[in-house]
Amino acid sequence: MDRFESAQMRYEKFGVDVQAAMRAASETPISINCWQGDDVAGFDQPNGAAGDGIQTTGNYPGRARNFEELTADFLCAASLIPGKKRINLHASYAVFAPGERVERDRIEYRHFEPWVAFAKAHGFGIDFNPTCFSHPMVRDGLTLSSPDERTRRFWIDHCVASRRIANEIGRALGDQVLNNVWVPDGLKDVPADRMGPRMRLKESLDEVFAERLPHVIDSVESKVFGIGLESYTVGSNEFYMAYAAAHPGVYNLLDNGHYHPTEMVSDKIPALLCFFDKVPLHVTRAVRWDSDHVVLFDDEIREIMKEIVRNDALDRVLIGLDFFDASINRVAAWVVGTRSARKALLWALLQPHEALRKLQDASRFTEKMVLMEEAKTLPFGDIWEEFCRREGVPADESWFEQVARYERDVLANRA
Ligand code: RNT
Ligand code: ZN
Repeated sequence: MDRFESAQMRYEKFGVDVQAAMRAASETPISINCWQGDDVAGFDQPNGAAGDGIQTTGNYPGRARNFEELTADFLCAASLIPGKKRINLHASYAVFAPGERVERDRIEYRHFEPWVAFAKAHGFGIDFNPTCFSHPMVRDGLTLSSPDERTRRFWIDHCVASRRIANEIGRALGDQVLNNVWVPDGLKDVPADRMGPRMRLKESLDEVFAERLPHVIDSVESKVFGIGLESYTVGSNEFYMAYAAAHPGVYNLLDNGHYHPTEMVSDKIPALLCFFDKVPLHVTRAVRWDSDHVVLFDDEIREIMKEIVRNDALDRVLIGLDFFDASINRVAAWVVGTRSARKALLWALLQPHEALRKLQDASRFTEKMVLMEEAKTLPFGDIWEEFCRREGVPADESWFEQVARYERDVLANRA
């Protein structure tokens, strides 16, 4: 008997169907954030760099500077990541013809056709996001909630254009595309008016979402604070939660870097599943704050995946990633982050949820604790290795040799 077979038997003893778990782990899409590849710079700004509401730190060499480089890097990463993949795109990744430059409030589907062709060629899905940051029209930290009508109009038009693009992408791929609205809007210091900006944001969103678009799933993403905007966030958790509850078809996206450090997104998922048919996620790793570190196989990601699996919500929770580390090899960051998310998903699929639930409902809390602890250290590594083997990707750390070679042959040549 090989290691996999003996591991499988150990899991079966706990009532876990290992083959079914591996199938589900493979088929559940994970939307990979394109912005890890270039430090959220995008292609549409003259001296492209993240700013105005968002920040990256680090200056590891070899960042992708255009569509060709970013897609090449993405493919290198994707070849080392098991399971079904989507590309999480931002509007700032519009591909312009040579010499062309279109403002964000005027972008069109044609600017994303190269992405659609790329996705089709490799069997990826796509998700979309308007880019309401890293742009001179972010005025005093505000976009959709700005008191300046010209500013507010610009960002409304940008979000409307983004939704239409998302819809066309969905039509082209025969799919539903998540279009997630996040704005940095907030204030550095004590507000003199907390409600005014929120009313303006509400009115802006009503305009943004007015058009019915069959291929779009809409979401809004809250945040607790941002750097430079520490005292007040217009799009707070309560604001967007209430907005989504009052607007069928608009969902509240949970980013696990966007809450107070002891507040857990894993606990929020089942709460929202009681009321919403979909729950979109940005899975990240917050170190002390919304630091967007690369996702690792840690406690909270396992807990998040457990909530998705044991509530039978693999098709209701939309798993997207959101991290950007510019201090390490970016292709490796993609691979570690996405493999860790997928690994946590497989781990969650292998837990004896039914047995544990029965123990909880029967108030047999001691046995629940014992079983939960024992299940944690079943021979998971052997199942993960077999899963990777079946998916045609390296099962161990040897994948890094391929990234190291890519760094030598390709990334190192980017001056
Ligand atoms: C920022 C939000 C947002 C962005 C991406 C790039 O705090 O998390 O989702 O990270 O849209
Ligand atoms: Zn996010």
